[in-house]
Amino acid sequence: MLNQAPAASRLHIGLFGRRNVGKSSLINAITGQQIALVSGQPGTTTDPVYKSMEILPIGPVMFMDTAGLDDEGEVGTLRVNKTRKVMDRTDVALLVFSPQVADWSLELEWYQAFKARKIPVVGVINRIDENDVDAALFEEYFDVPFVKVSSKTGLYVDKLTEAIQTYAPVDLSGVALVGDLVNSDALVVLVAPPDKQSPKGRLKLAQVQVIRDLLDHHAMALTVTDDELPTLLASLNRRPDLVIADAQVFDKVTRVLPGDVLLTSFSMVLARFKGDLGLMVEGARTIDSLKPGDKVLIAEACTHHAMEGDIARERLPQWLSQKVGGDVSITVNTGVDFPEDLGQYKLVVHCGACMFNRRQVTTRLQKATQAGVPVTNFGVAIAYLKGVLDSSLRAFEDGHASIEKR
Ligand SMILES: Nc1nc2c(ncn2[C@@H]2O[C@H](COP(=O)(O)OP(=O)(O)OP(=O)(O)O)[C@@H](O)[C@H]2O)c(=O)[nH]1
Ligand SMILES: [Mg+2]
Repeated sequence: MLNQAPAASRLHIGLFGRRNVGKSSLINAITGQQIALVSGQPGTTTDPVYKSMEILPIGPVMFMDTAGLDDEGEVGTLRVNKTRKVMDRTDVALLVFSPQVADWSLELEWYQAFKARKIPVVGVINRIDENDVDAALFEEYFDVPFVKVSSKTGLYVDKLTEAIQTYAPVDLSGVALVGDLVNSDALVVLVAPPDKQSPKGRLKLAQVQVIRDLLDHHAMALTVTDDELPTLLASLNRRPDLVIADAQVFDKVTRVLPGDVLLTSFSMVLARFKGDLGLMVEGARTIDSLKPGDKVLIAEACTHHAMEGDIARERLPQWLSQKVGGDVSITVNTGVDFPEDLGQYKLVVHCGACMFNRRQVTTRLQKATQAGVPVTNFGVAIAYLKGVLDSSLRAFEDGHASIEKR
């Protein structure tokens, strides 16, 4: 079983609005589940309701449903105070409107409060099945993006999910890259191949980030190349708690590593951190159903000189064709532009995207998913092709870590 992401690393999405505008219905519509109690009686939601879940393509989120902002009386005031507390944990606020209600005084008040705290707000105009209105009217008063939806029919709820993703803050502070996989004082061995494609005198960015993160979590990081690994293992008086290797040298590493030592790759660590490892794993498994002649898009975030033994242009196509039992038709895409016509591909294999932020990565995942194309990344695909995917996922399993992370 793959573990749950800790609450702190989830994107906290708070729903705010007057009573009866459809906040609870909206949570149910976004999640496709009956999470929150809905009724025509204003004041149905009395206490904040929290629900953690995965939504594509955002990843792990925490929905927070609240009582109406216009709740009245003694109890009503207590409820509004509770709602105010929810604001403290909100990463993105959905300010929900119903076209029937023309008084926006409370909404303007809350909007100012969010603005003062620099919390991004997405305006939601609900119930457009009953009453369609022009979002521009709202945008005159609120300097936020508006999305019109119907929680009842589900219309445009996907647009809202997209907007949440677009306007969500990219970096949630305090999120670990690998430090949460291990205890403090853990010994982690990093295996880096001599990398022809890195500028002289540098390590890959992913390796540097992993080292920093381990140090921040009081774990020990030892870095070797694959050639030195056996010597290192022989000279240690304890087993490493985790080995993180470049996917290219997995074969070599598994040969010398005791079977019970957890091993994973830098690209899997990054996939978990930046995107959606579960999706990448699913994508890699579809390699099994590829046929000779199928089109595969290999996408690289950075432009660099293609070199001998280049992963995107030589090794990956070769390994894919070997697995498929004939040549697959490879297109290599490089840089910030991403093709629009994804539908023609049977699979997208992306690089580790060390130079991209999470939003850039998830936008691409979303495009592929929307086009119905499975997507994976170099590291996960290579692990799969080399038959070590399942074993390298063990590092993220129960008791070790959480697979879904921001
Ligand atoms: N036609 C229509 N009705 C909706 C829509 N969304 C919600 N409703 C109805 O509006 C009523 C209130 O919905 P809730 O989701 O309970 O509203 P709420 O904002 O959570 O209300 P409180 O918890 O009382 O603050 C229910 O009868 C819903 O069925 C919609 O998009 N279209
Ligand atoms: Mg409610």
